[in-house]
Amino acid sequence: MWEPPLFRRPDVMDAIVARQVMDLLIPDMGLRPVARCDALGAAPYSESSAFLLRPYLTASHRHALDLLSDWMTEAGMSVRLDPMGNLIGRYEGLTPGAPALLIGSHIDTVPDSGRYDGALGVMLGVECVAAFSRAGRRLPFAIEVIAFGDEEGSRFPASMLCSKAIASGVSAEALALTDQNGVTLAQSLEAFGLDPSRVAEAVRRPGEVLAYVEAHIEQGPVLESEGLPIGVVTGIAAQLRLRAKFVGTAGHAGTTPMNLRADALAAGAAGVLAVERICRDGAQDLVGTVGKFQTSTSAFNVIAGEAEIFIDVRASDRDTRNAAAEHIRQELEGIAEARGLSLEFVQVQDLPGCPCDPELTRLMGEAVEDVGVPARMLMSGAGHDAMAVARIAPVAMLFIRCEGGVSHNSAEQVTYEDTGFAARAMVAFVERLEARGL
Ligand code: HGY
Ligand code: MN
Ligand code: MN
Repeated sequence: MWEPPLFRRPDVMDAIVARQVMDLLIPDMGLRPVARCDALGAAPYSESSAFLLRPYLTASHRHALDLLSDWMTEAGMSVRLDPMGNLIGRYEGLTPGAPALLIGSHIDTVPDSGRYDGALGVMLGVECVAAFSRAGRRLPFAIEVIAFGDEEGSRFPASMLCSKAIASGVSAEALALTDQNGVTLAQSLEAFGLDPSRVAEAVRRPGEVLAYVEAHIEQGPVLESEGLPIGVVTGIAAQLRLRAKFVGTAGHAGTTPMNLRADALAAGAAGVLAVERICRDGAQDLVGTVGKFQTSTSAFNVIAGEAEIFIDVRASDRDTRNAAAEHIRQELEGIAEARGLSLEFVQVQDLPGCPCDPELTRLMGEAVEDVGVPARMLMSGAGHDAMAVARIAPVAMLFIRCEGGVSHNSAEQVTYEDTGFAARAMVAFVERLEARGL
């Protein structure tokens, strides 16, 4: 089992325990990014005081950007908000206007989220720039740190709206997407003080972006199982989002004989188990989840007329994923037919898998070794903004161990020390990119 190098300073450890002295930890570089994610983990940076929820273009999003803007400025960056609500800090290179290395992740969250999913990657970008700025060092390229407003898709029925926006724009259909209150994306942009007619200006021009790097918690068990603080991502799994709506007949629970029912909720339940069985029995890296189940009833004594299940299917390659999705569709059709219901089966989103750039991944592996950690290469089952940005620039990703691999859960935890390794590896990566030449 790998052992961390003995470079811990007692005063650093005391400060970590005290969780108070921020600046003392600069050499360790781990505390400040974590402390900043912690600071954003509660109201007013969350829509709820009971749990963390920071949806795109909400008051909590605005408060978070105001604070993040201060941190970016403090780190030596000029800051702007693009027409899609992405906050972008820029640290100029040796020549103004030089192409930029983009470092980023998302600032939005799922409901009852952990504090580090997305936000930690943004704070590590700020920490990386602060290190160069503090040293008065300029690079042959600029560095831009970007906080994407929407990656999770927790407000509108599409995810990665903001990283897609800088890569390939925003369609009229996307602007017409409505949240659960019927508010469109266009209306939400206006309410946020932005002009939806200008979203095309968020697209990055060819040559502007040199490369994209995203640091993110692993959200899985591999690094922890091998005792490693950080790892290097080789690629991101392909994912599909599907909606299956069973339509039967609402009825009276007391007077409708069992053989005369068209119970949509029971059909939906059978559908959930079919998704689980198909994916469990499939390829090793095939996963399928029904994360949302909504029905037309909420009463003891009513047979549900409608039930809708929201399906997430992923695999490292697209063919495996697509074959599983087709198998699921056929099984759900069979359940509907056998029970005398109809089925509406809709593909909501198709995110093809994304290999990380081999050259940048090699550099990231060397950077991880520069900070004394063996370079463990691994796939990402989770989706990331890097999938969208890969359309316009080569991408690399760095994983940080998270306790128990737990994520999309308020129990999500990272350590200052692991984050310190990540921060130093990010700096080492930038230095290797500089040494390689543009
Ligand atoms: O769903 C995902 O993989 C990411 O957390 N949005
Ligand atoms: Mn997430
Ligand atoms: Mn994430």
